[in-house]
Amino acid sequence: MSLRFTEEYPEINGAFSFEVTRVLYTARSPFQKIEIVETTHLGKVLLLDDLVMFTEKDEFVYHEMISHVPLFVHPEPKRILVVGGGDGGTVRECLRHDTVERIDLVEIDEMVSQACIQYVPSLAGKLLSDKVNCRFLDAVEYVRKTSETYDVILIDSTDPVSVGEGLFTREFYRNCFNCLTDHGVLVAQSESPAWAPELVQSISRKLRAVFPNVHFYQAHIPTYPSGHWAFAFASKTLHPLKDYQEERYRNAGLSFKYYNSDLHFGAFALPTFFRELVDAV
Ligand code: AG3
Repeated sequence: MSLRFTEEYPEINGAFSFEVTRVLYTARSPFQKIEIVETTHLGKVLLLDDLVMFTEKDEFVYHEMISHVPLFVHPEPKRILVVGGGDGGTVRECLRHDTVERIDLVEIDEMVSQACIQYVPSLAGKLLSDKVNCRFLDAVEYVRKTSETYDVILIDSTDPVSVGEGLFTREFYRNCFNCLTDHGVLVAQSESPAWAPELVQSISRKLRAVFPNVHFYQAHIPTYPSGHWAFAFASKTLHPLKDYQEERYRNAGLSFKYYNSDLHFGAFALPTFFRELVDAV
């Protein structure tokens, strides 16, 4: 009999299920249940409290889109703050930009990073880079107190339940705004417009209360609920399309599996229901 993992999708009273060949790691940290499993078709998968955080099969979509969209809009992203993102996928993508001098990763759960460094080096290996400074503490507290400033802040959080909850509040967005440099940009992973429309709308409302410019974009992530995923781009001055650094993209000579310059523009073209959702605030 084969072993399976099932993520419950309460939004639709349904579920997503796949075959597991081996449990590589399982632990209960002070914050959550952490598991890394090997699967037949999705590579290694990180589960936090029984929710899929990434699969090796499609993590490139999420990590490229949360990183390269803002990093190819900011004219010279040097200092980056990654909130959450303990698996290292976002850090890995940010480090591909020559302009990046330093990344602070503020992750609440050190055990997530340790486990990913040991079992999924394809994502977490770059956490050990000299340019990366990992701080294992609560980002809610961190942005309230720090005097550091950042060109780009990436909110690579879990869903807004338990440890993730504080990362979806207006107060948190306000404190992030205060940590940004003059042309600073924030991108927040923003859940599924298909299955969690109220949540996406509330993210829009809260960000718009703080930032003068807020634009949503989307990506196709097959192993997240509904496969239709939203990101919020919020900035002090920069426009995600008008300020696109096309030349830097061309000269960077980087190859991506999902991101490209057509898609940079295409991702901001939203289906009507999604546009109405985020504009109606
Ligand atoms: N953070 C977003 C995961 C959300 C998935 N939700 C779910 N499966 N219900 C991913 C972190 C990857 N660095």
